[in-house]
Amino acid sequence: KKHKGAVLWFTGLSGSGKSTISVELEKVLYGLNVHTYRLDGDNVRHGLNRDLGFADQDRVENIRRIGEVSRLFVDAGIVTLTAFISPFQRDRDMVRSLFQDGEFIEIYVKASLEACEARDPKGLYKKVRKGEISQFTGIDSPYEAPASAQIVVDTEKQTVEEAVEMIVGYLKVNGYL
Ligand code: GGZ
Repeated sequence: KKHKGAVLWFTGLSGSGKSTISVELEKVLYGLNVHTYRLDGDNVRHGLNRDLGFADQDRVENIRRIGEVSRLFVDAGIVTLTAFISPFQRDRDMVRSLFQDGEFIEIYVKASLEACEARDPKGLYKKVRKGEISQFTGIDSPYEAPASAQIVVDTEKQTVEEAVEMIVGYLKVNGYL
């Protein structure tokens, strides 16, 4: 079966659940014979973007490069999943403009700062509060919630499975699957 490429662009705070949901979604898509590739901090910030930190301008460049790389994958017909905070609306809109209509699917992984901080899966918020990390998204660096994401999943109300089901449902209803 042949599938046209698209990017599933996850955005949300650190600890919101972007990575977890994208990993589980990728498993489901694999089971549906969809050719996917996932871009996240582990394979991008340690390689292609290892020269970038977390100042605003570095985040802008991080997202620009990820957008361009995603476009290459989509050109190759691959369903590309990206899991980056991507805090600025302007940059997400710029990435969207690289794609044809319908190729860029913005998924807002919504969770309050309080919830993300309570989860603190990597202990980063604790470090922020101790003053060991600065320019942290949601604390002393901004996060602009998407105004018109195609999909919003609320990880304070939905389980990972429910969020994945919702995204798969969107893909089916809109003819991607
Ligand atoms: C935000 C930071 C920071 C700062 C390190 N601010 O939860 P994580 O750990 O695994 O994901 C976060 C990741 C953010 O990188 P992105 O490339 O997604 O950010 S952006 O889109 O804004 O360019 C977090 C970790 O890196 N991390 N320092 N100061 N997140």
